[in-house]
This record gives sequence, structure tokens and C-alpha cells, in this order.
Amino acid sequence: MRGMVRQISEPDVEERQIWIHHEAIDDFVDIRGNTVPMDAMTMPFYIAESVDLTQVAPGDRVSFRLDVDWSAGVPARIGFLEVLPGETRLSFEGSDTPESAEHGDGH
Ligand SMILES: [Cu+2]
Repeated sequence: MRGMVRQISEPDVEERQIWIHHEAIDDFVDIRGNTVPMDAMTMPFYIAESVDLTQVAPGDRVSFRLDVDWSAGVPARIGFLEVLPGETRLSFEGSDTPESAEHGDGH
């Protein structure tokens, strides 16, 4: 998945979270095993212990893998995340929070 970082929780909280405006996901599989497309949106994600967020900041474009285990206490966590080049173009088509509206145009 890809998206833009909006916010990162303080590093000392028990369950770290990162808010990402993610692109549309065509192949999200829900708890019943149904494939349910998800529109682009900003939402919080839990993060695996192993993921280093020290080089990640709001405004960064990122690529990440969401690990889903519906039997776990926290069913979905980001297990891998990397920062993409700043010029990476993301598509937030269908989103209720378009990138241009939040950041203004021209950068
Ligand atoms: Cu979402």
C-alpha cells in the first residue's frame, strides 16, 4: 500500500500508531474472507515493534505492508514501511480528504 503520512504518535506510547492518507485498496480482505475495496482515506494504523519510524515524518510519502491476522488482539499492523521519493505521485481519487485541499497547490 502507499500513502502520505499525516501524523505519528509519540514514541513512548504503548501502542504506536501512524495516520496515513492511503491510496485506494482494491484487494482488502475482511474477517469473513470477502474482498472489500477500500477508498482512499486517512486512517490510523498500528505498527509492529520492528518498524523504525525515526526517519519518518508527516508529509512523507510511504510504501507499507499491512499484516492482517484476524485472530490477534490487534488484527492489523504495519509490518514494513519505507519512505518513497518526495516527488512520488499518489492517487487519492475518491477520497473525502483530497491532498490538494489539505496542502494547497503548488508543492
Ligand atoms: Cu482505510
